[in-house]
Amino acid sequence: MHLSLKEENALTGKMLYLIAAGLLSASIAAGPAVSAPAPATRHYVVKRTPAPIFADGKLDEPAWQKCARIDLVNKSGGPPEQATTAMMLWDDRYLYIAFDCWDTHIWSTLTQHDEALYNEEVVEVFIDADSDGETYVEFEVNPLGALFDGYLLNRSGKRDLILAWNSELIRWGVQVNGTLNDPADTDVGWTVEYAIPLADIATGPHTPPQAGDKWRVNLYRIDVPQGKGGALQGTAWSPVSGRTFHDPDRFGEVEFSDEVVK
Ligand SMILES: [Ca+2]
Ligand SMILES: [Ca+2]
Ligand SMILES: [Ca+2]
Repeated sequence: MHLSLKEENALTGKMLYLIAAGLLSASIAAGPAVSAPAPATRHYVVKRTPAPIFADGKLDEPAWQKCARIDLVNKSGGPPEQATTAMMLWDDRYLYIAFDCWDTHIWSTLTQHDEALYNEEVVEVFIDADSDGETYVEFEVNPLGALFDGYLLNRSGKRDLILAWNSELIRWGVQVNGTLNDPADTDVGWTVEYAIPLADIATGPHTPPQAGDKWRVNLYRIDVPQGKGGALQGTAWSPVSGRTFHDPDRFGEVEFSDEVVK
């Protein structure tokens, strides 16, 4: 192996870090260390719903009124221009995730499965169920009800998206309170429900999860206040470090609880 001076310096810096962290002795025998993601700074205890959630985008199930709410924030942790609330519930079949997006101008034109929905307004869920910081699944839903689902390999700064991966059992629904793509009036917002099938998240510690299981998860929204041609504004549950949402070190932590919301 030939290393440039810059690479050697980088390696030395990493080794110093590992020595400081007390990790080097263990990693020498094992070869190159696979670094675990940094600890989560956001935690959510997801409780059980007493009845299945009908994923039609209407957040009218009583269970949604009883669970803890998440406010998405911008990269610096501050409030976004337009607020987004998210919530999570589960049962033996699904992890349910709701988004409530305030939005005075709802803009969306893409309708096809697995289209690049992230170039327009969208809400996204990233799930790293085995918490390895390298492999995770991504779901997106836009105001027109289009779905994007993909499997990510994110290793050593190289990211591969496997769009051919589909969640066969997923259910989702959207409600728009306003008029799509009409900047002349003022909309109220849009809501989304995901029912993410636990059987499709095969990398979790248990299927279905057991109380105490923890997954790394992040929730995101892209808003484009000006609509077509405008700047994208990204917000997250657990703030990202840079321009990308593909930042598994920054995913939050969801802990499954057997407690039923009441
Ligand atoms: Ca519903
Ligand atoms: Ca909007
Ligand atoms: Ca797909």
